[in-house]
This record gives sequence, structure tokens and C-alpha cells, in this order.
Amino acid sequence: SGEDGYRLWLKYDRLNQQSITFTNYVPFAQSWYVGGHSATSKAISDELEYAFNGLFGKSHRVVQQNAKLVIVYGADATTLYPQHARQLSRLNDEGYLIKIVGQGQKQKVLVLANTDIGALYGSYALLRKIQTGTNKAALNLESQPQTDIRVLNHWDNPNRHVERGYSGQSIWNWHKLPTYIDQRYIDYARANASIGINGTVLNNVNANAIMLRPDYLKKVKALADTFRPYGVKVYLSVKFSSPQLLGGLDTSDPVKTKVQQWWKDKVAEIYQEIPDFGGFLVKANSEGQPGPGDYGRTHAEGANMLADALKPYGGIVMWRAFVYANEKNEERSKQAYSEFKPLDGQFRDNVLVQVKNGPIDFQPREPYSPLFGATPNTPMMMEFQITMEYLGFSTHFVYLGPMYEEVLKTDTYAKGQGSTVGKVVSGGVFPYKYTGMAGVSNIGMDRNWTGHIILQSNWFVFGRMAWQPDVSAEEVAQDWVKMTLSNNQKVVDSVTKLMMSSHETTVNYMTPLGLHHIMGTGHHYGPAPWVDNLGRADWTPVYYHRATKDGIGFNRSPSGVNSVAQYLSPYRELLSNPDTTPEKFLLWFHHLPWDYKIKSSGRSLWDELAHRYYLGVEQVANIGEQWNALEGLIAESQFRQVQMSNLIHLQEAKWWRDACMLYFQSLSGKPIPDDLAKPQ
Ligand code: GCW
Repeated sequence: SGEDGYRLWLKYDRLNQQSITFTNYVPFAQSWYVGGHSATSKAISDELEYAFNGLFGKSHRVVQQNAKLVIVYGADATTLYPQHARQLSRLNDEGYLIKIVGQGQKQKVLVLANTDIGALYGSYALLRKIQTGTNKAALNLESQPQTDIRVLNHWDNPNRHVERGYSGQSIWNWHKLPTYIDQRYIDYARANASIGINGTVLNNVNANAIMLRPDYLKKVKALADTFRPYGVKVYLSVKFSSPQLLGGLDTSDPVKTKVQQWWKDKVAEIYQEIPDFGGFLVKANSEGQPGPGDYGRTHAEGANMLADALKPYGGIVMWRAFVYANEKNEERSKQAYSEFKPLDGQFRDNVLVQVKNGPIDFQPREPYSPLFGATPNTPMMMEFQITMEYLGFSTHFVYLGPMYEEVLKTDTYAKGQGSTVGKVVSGGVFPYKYTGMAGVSNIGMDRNWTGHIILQSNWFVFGRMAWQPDVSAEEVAQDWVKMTLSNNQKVVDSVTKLMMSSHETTVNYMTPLGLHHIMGTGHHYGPAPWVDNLGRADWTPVYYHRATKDGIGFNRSPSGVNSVAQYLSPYRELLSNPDTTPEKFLLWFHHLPWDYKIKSSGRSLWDELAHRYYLGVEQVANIGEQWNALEGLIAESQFRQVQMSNLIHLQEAKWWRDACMLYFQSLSGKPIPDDLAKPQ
């Protein structure tokens, strides 16, 4: 049924005819006009038609003069509404204005933009305002994206397996492309456009060179053609050794003319098919992938070769900073900074360096990567993980908005106070030519797209935060609940509250107080803090928690591996001392005795650890109870899906707690505090 989650936040369920929202907005649904003749203008009309029929049970398109809702862009907008031309001229190509003008019968809503894509974003914004029951008076809006490149990264392989994907197979049906255009591709583009995502990297960063073969480029072209009206550009991950693998060359050394020529020819071939192709994403010299380092060249030399090939067409390179190697003999959290900071200024102007939010690897919680704020001349692009590799796959109820927000709002002090990570990423600290944010997709063939209804919100919030890095996670959660589940106040309040605390809850039962990388080896599901025999320190849990009978935690302070030196003052000094380190990062930066006194609670470190693990489980139990109280207020199928997942979630939270407590107890030799050790 339509309630099973397939329609995401674009459900457009019928509004109650008695509601103020219905009365307020129904005149516009009965009298709307969209200007222009582009494919995007048609996409806008299609969406309005569909949405208004859903929300109001009626929709009527009229000529411009008679319309109560007018959506126009470009010259139409400035000619028809010269009074708004100045405001429009201050907006970029993707921005929009929504205006409510006139009174009573004469009242009109205007959606104005410089381009058809801006008008598309404005239309989705208007629909969102209606879906969330916004008062008409609050409809005057001006918005434009604060980052340029807002992309999903699909870790999808050509055989449809999704690396770290927990929602079924890849939605890209390479076998039936280019001829068969699945409706899902169009719905995917609609969903992305509705939250401002303007690009997609179709394939895994652990790239298969096959994607650049002429027959695959035809398939990629078919997707690009499908997404174009929705403003979603296509990008590809490329394998650095493609000149050898596909071209039959004997090298992929970036300084060799024949290698450069091979890429130039390949890029020309791509643009022949896809004139607005976005560019390349590259994982090089990382976890076994080939790269410029194979020839003694730097990351900059590798990236620049590709950038030069793409430049004539306006394409860009997103070069990943996720590089680390056990052989380097440097602590893993420090390696990306050590490698890339010295390269600042050496990259072409169409290269962005894409950095994971934290310095290790998408842990439930990490401090921000010190590369943010460290490179005045090289745009650092944010990479968030939307898929839940280290956060319970797709059975745990976890909203990532607060986690993204925590990172984006942290101050780097790069140019004094207020130089938040979000500002760095959006070019507000250093004037980057390009800015961007990438989210590793959680989408698959599951009916509900993301394997768990609640996890749809992570796709949603990623888009909203890429558009506006300082948007509040709570506001976005509310919008999502209203659009996806229900406008019922009890549902909105209760689910938003659960969502807002769900990330902290997960950290509590998985990795409290700054613990990290203690998940099961390889698959990263469930606890395995005891694993100590992997032969590589940088993959081994005991190396990260360092628990012994004396204490626990990783000393990254100046008396240890001194990764804190990569942060700027005064954050650096704060992190150097356990007494001033935020408790959430305590064991990330310090090794402390079990009886170290925790400031906020006065408990010993051991008791605090136990307290958090037990609290996490209680909080998960509470999610289940609160959810159950909403029965009847949410569509049956959505309700049941989440209810069943909550049962798994609770079992697994207990698994985490018990496994970690028993293991750490075997080292600390301390009892579980009395107030916790009641029968469960
Ligand atoms: O988190 C790790 C994952 C790998 C992934 C890698 C990366 C795509 O375990 O599966 O590979 O990060 O980001 O490159």
C-alpha cells in the first residue's frame, strides 16, 4: 500500500477539510500556473498536480493572469514582478523567493527564481510548508543553498551489491539500463530535489573500472537524462588504474603524457554522452585502492591530472582524504591531516578534498576531523555517512541530525571564534571557489528505501543540512515527522523527541565517553571489544580502547600520540587535559584510571561507564514504549515496521551493554554498581 514507506516524505495525504491548512491553501491548488517550457517546468507541474490532488483532492492549472499561485523564473519573473527583481538578483541560480501578496480574493502566492531549478526548489519548499501546516503569514521566504555540491555517494557495485548497504540491492538496474527506466529512478530524483540534493555519485568509491566502458556510459547517460529535470547531476567514482584496466596501458602514472591523454579522451567521451556530467570521486591509495602513490606521486598530482581533463567541461574532482596505512607508523587518526595539510594550495581550482566528519571512520561519535579549518586554499568537502555501518545497520532507531549538527556547529577557531566546521565547509571561513557536502547513501531496493522508516529521516536531514549547514536538527525532524508519519501533535512531539535523543542513546549503549572502533571485525555489527589478534593495530579493537586492569582510553594528548596538536587553540588545550575535555570525547583523547572522577556526575570512571551502558538500554526500551503509545495515530504498516525493528533494537542494545560490561569488567575487576545490578 501507499503507506508502507515507498512515498517517503512526499506522501501528500489528504488534509482534513476542516483544518485551517486546507482552508488556507485550497484556493491555490485550484488556481495555479507554472511558467516556462523546460523539462523542469513540466516536472514542477507534474509534482503540483500530484501533490494537490493528494492534499486537497483537487488541482486546477490556469493561465497566468487568473492564477492565485504563480511559479515563474528568469526573465518571466523579473518582467512580471519587477518589484522583486532586486531581491532575486541577490540570489544564486538555485535560490528562490516565496511571496504572499494581496488580500482576500486577490491574494496570490508567488514562487520566483532565477532558473527553473530554483523554481523547482521553491515549489518543493512551498509544498513542504503546506504539508507541515505552516501558517500563511509565515510563507514569505528567501532561501538559497549555502554549499554548491550536495551529493549522495552510492557505494553501489555494478553487480548490485551495496557496500555497507542494509536496505537491499542497489536501485540501479544495470542489466535493464539504458532502455528500461524504472519509476524508482524518477521518484529518487524527486525525493532528492525536494531536499535540495543536486548530484549523485552512482557507484562505489571502491570503484570497478567497468563503469567507464562505453556500454556502461550509455546506461549512466540514461540515468543522467532521467535526473536532469530535477537538477540532479551524475558523477562517477573512478578507479585510478583505469588506463591500465580499460585502456591497455602499461602504467597509470599521472605524470605520463599517455596516461593524461587517456583520461582526456575518456572525459571527452563522457561529455559527448552527458554534457552536464558532474565529475569524478576518487578513493586512491586507501585500503588497497590504486593511486598516484603507486608511482611516488602525491595526491595532488593524481587529482590534478583528472582535474585538467575535466576542466574544459566544467567538471570537478572530489578527492577523498580517507587514507591511512598501518605501515605508515603514524597513529591512524593523524594520518589524513599529515598527508593533506602540506598539500594545501597544490590542487587545481576544480578539486575539492572530501573528508569524513571524524578523523577515524564514521564512528557513532567522533571529534571533527582537524582538516576542517586547516586548509585556506583547498576546499574541504564534508563526507557524512547516512548508511548505518557502525550504528546498527538498519534495525536501530537512530536519527543522525543531532550528530551532523554537533559536528557542523563545532568551532575550529580557524579564523577566530565562530569559525565552525559548517562555516568552513560552506566557504564562510576561507573563500573557497567550490563548496560541498556528500552523504554516503542508505538507499536500496527495499520497499521503504532505507530498510527502516525512521532512517528515511537521515537522507532527509542530510539534504537539508547540505543546503543550510546551520539548520536545526530538531526543526528538520519535525518537518520529517509531519510529512512522513502524521501531523497529529502527539505524534510530532513524541517522535521528534525520540529522534532527537536517539543518537545519544546509541552512543550510550555502544561507545560511551569517547570509546570507538570496538565493533565486530569486518562487518562492524555488534560488540567485539575483546578482539586483539588482527595483525594490524589500526583495525584492532583493543588498540583503540586500551583497557587494562589499570584503566581505559587512548592517550592522544601531548603525553601520548599528541593528535590534539592537529587542532587549533583554544580547542587544542581543552582537549589536552582530561579535566577540560568534553566528557563525550574523554576516552578518545585520554587514558585514565578506572577510579578517575567524572566531573558531571561525581562517579568513578568505571561506574560512569556502567551507568551509560545501562542508561542506553533503558532509553531504547523507552523508545519502544513511547512508540507503542502511538498505535492508531500512525498508518498501520508504518507503525508495525518500526515496532518490529524496536524489538530487535532492544535485544541488541542489551547485547552491546552486556558484552561490553562483561569484557571491561574482566579487566577492571570492579562490580556493576548496586543501583544498576538489578535483575533485567
Ligand atoms: O568505513 C570504511 C568501510 C569501507 C569503506 C571505507 C571507505 C567504501 O568499512 O567499506 O569502503 O570506509 O570509506 O572508503
